[in-house]
Amino acid sequence: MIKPLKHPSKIALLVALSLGVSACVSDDKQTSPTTSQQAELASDSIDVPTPQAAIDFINHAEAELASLSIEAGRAEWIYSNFITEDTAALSAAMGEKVTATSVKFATEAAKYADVELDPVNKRKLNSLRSSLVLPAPLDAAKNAELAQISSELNGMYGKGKYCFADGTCMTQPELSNVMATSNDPALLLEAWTGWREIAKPMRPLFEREIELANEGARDLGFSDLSELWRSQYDMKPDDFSAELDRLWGQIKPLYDSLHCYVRGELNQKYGDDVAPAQGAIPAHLLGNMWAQQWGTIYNSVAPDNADPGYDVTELLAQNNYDEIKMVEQAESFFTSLGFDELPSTFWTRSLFVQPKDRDVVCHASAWDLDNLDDIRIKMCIQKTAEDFTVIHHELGHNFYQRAYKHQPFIFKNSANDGFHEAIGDTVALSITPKYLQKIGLLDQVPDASKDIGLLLKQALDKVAFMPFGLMIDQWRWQVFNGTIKPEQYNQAWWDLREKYQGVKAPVARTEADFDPGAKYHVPGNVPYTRYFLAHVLQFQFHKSLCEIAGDTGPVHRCSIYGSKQAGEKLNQMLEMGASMPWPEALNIVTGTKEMDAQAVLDYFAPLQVWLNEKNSQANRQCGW
Ligand code: X8Z
Ligand code: ZN
Repeated sequence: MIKPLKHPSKIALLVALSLGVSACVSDDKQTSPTTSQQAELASDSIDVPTPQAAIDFINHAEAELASLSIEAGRAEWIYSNFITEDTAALSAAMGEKVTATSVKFATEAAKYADVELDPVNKRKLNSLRSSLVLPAPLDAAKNAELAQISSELNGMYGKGKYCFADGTCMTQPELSNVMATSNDPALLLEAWTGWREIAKPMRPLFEREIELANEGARDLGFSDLSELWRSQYDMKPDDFSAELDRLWGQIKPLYDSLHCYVRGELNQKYGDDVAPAQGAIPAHLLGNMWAQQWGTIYNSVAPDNADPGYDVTELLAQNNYDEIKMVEQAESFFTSLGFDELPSTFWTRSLFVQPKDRDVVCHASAWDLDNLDDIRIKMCIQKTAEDFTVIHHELGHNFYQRAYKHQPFIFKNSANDGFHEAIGDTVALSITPKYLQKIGLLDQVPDASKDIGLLLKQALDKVAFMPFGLMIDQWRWQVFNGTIKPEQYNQAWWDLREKYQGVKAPVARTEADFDPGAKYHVPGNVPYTRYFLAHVLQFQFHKSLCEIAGDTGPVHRCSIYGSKQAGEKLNQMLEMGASMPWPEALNIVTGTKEMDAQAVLDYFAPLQVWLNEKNSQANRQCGW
């Protein structure tokens, strides 16, 4: 068992454990089958489980996992930065070792389940027992097979390319760039379908991977991998599912208005044949390879007289920002809040620019190689507004990791995985015109009449993302629990895309396709609900931190830049790591223990009114 060294965490997937995320404080919150079944499993080797024996076990497991995490992190770093047959083999071998150790400790932890322990050790024990992400079966050959598949899938994604008819071959970031900038539906369609070719051969590997990991989950006493994944939130798995439905129910009316508006504008731009006025929106027209964030089509749907008149991508170019300068600027936001500068090794060891001469995993990630100060990012930075935000996102992970470095190893993690994903995004919500002016990128702050444009741009990224953030694991959980069978993988994927997002494939898809595999987190086995949670949490954090910073204006214009008070409060929460249940961490910054999407609705309230007006003026029939 090991905490995630990076986010999204290949280690967590290979390793199977994102430690500390999920431990429950009291047994009545536990996933029901775990305790008894695991205890039974472990009972062969049990002496008498005393509190002291439990503590000795926890200390031993924690020390071994901490040391293994460093070895595993290095192997993984090298593989992701240099994808070859050899590094794949080393990564798989390491994954095998880590998973075997993690499963051994998870199984052993069960035998102490009924031992009276102090709250800290109780929480550590629960974490050891139930924080796996991709558990292997106890059988050694199956463990080796799972590690090999997992490593191979990650490599297939990293090496993925599509070659156009003229011979130009593009990697994922390059194809994403086409999706973000082209207005030519034929080119968009080719990039869209072309990228998905890489996923077809993943299907049998994925199917086997899930079969093995399900067996591993059952060995640990869970009914399947879905129950295990959903058991990591300090509440019962089914309560967590219900919590997600509740949050999505809060957001859906706003999403429906945005969807309706965007569909209408795209219809005007492309015409009925390409972008119909009714039904689901074809997925290749939304400015993103997965139609997950739509900010890049802002210019196509911008309001006539409320456009703020600047574009961060252009501002970066005009001011000669290169990749390093973009990262330095993001770092300076965190230091303005009172956080220490990044260590010099961050600058020498990170990957910022896509290498020309080798295959790397370009999907952005943040790493913590020594559980102390050896923090890094790995990213193929494009000089765009989108990637400027992603850099803040990644640094949020790094500053979190460093803030909790004094915690014991098992608690070196976020309060729940949504928190890890929310911190950098929270900071990026403060990239407002006022902030851009302060750092010399913008001459003049647009007046309040331009707020709708600013809000629309933000909604295209944040609100549009929410159903996507939700549907990926709705698909995976049903795959894990057998509701979706292998022969329905692709159809079920598109059914959910339509249900939640109101988006459809632009051309007919069949079961020869494996479109989920074209999204990094599926071959990478990174749980995705964390991003949905993060999209709710970041608005709660932003609102509260703005209050703490004393910013009394509208929350969408607030920037916490330079506020040491906001930074101090944020740091208090980050320092806790995973040592307490997440509601306690949430309470520190927001004064509430509940996740609540009302903060999202408050932020976008003026836009919601405007969208409804526009939709009714244009006589649009919303829904799909
Ligand atoms: O994977 C990421 C980060 C790394 S944790 C770049 N994100 C999700 C995605 O790209 O699909 C951030 C937003 C959602
Ligand atoms: Zn992240």
